Amino acid sequence: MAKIGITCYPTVGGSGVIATELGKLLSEKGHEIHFITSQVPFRLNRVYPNIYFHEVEVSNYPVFQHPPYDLSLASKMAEVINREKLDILHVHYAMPHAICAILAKQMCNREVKIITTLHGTDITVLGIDPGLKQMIKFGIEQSDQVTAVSRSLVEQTRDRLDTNKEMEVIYNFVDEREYYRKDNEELKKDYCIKPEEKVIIHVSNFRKVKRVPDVIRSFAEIKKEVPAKLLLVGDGPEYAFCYQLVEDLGLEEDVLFLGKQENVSDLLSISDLKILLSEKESFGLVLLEAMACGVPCIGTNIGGIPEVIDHGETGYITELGNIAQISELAIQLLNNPALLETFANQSKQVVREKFESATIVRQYEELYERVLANE
Ligand code: GMT
Repeated sequence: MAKIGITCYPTVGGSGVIATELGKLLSEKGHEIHFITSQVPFRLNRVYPNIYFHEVEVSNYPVFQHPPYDLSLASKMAEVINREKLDILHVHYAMPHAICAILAKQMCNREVKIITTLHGTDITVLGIDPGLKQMIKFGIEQSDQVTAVSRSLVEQTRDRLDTNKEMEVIYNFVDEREYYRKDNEELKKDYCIKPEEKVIIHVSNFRKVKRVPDVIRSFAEIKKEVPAKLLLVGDGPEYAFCYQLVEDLGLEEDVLFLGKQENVSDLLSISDLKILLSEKESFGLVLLEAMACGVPCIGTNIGGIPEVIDHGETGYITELGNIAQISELAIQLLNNPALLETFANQSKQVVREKFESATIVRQYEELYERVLANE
């Protein structure tokens, strides 16, 4: 069994979710897990006997114009590697975590192995920033092993950072004990949704790249043909604009802004269709969460989305911003109960076959074993 350090962003967000769920499942298999993060990861919501948390405290010394999170993190990593005798430090999100890990490795006196998992915006947004690109490339190339959450992200990393570093694709997963379809008809009533109304759901952090206005405009078209409600889950910079758009389109009665929610599987369990129309998306963990709850998805032909949704099998892949195409496909599907059920069942099956948590966790373990064997 290995002693594994994990660093991630502990707040709500796909990369933090995957890092935390991976740590939990590895601990259940007997590995000793040490989270080195700025606060307790939000999914670490109870005591786990094999999991330890080491808080990165950022100094606010008055001379510092900016609190040095990166250096505090590197220093804490080195301290934990030495004291806990870590074999592996697995960091999620390259910037700054991979760079901090390399620095920590130089500071400590153990041959710890550094594994970096790329999640998306660390490459697709920060990796093209000229001020950061070289640093991210350095973090990736100096890591002992690099993984990415989709083939598309590997290609984009090669392309944008101009690197030949070997990268392995390990897909994301969901905890099947939490993400499954529950019988939640009461919840539908609580939201005053009529039994005949279809429920469409969108979950995101409402950043510009998620193109939530496209979701609202598509819904406006769908609503003309199908009695339906739209659940908007999450919060972020575009929230106020979306609220205004819903008012301008006269959809206040039919669009429910639910804000950030912890128990998304309950909401997915009353949903008929999930829509994610991003312009950047390395994977789309929210799609997998939906599929696990038997919700077919419509997503854009962007990044890793086509690796998650099988067009015509579990949902549809559409062109970015093509509202007519998106709404037409949604209307066809929602008006065809037999097809909807087939897509729902196939979605659950794909989650079981291609993204099963046990298989994915095993892939990470095999990677750790290979890296440790190469000492
Ligand atoms: O979607 C976000 O903006 C959050 C971001 C993150 O770092 O948590 O998500 C990225 O990582 C997720 C987990 O691997 C992926 O499912 C998301 O597709 C990816 N987001 C983007 O590529 C925009």
